[in-house]
Amino acid sequence: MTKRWQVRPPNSNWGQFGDDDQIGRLNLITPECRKKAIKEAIEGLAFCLSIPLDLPGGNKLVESRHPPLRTPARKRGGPVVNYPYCCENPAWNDIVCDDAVTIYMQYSTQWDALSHIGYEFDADGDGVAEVVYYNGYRGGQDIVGPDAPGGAGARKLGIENMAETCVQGRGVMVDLHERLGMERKFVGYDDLMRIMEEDQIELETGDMLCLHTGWVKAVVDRKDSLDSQLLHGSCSVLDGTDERLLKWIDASGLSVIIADNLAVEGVQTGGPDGDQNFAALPLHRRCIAELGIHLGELWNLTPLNTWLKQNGRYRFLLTAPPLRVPGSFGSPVTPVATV
Ligand code: UVW
Repeated sequence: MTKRWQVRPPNSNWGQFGDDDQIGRLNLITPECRKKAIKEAIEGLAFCLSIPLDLPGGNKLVESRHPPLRTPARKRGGPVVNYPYCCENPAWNDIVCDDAVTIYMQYSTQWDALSHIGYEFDADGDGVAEVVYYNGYRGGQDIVGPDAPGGAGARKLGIENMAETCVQGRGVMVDLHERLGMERKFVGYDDLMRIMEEDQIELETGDMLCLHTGWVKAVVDRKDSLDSQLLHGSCSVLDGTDERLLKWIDASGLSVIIADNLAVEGVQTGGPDGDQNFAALPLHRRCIAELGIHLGELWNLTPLNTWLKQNGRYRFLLTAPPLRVPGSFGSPVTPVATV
């Protein structure tokens, strides 16, 4: 064990799961939680909670993220598509296809790794802030750029740590869309608590909170005519500046937060009291960097939400491991809900 900090951020839980912990609140998904989750698989029906990974299409949503680029693998100077295996051995009569995909890990339905978001904080107490991530892991040392030996990546807090836990537990759906519709609304503690109370939703330690906003369905339905208003100005988002909401997230014992929108929360365009130096994504900072809570984004929640509503339920078995890619800052995911 190596303690990486003398001073930890006031709202963080660094050290709670061990000084070398790299999975954060996934530690709360115990075998008992998983057994409770499995009890929710009553009908044996499964839902795919991913949209096709080439959606939302183009790069209007986030300029630096592009759709997957697929190319065939090559062998003997040609593509491995309908490739006759007799080229290798005249006795073989098989036909083979193999391909490669260049994929932006956060382009479509995805998990943010705990290495996805950091910030500057004076964790060694020497009066100078350094770049820190969850549990005090450091930028430049644990999270490195392209000049590092072996190239850019997360030497610690990579997405593979999440994959190794299998990410299986009980999902709890909260339907924001039913109450708030298509209007852009920053949802804070009061609205979330009201909706959860009205829908009699209980959240227990280790549960995986899913927020249905309707955004992904609207984007997929209009994928050939996307505009900025739909992409950036519709449906609800959490309000990451609401300290009561952030405190509730910490106290609730939830393990992860998932939404069918771009970033779970809305991007902040101004600081509190006109502050010129502020977090664009304060809920990301609190959840990912300070509390070790993974965020799932751009999930396909509407079909499952509809079924749950029709059947008077809000809980389900959720299995959603990311790709076990060593060192990545996030990963596409094809989550499965079983009801
Ligand atoms: C950013 O857009 C920075 O993050 P996310 O993919 O978590 O929304």
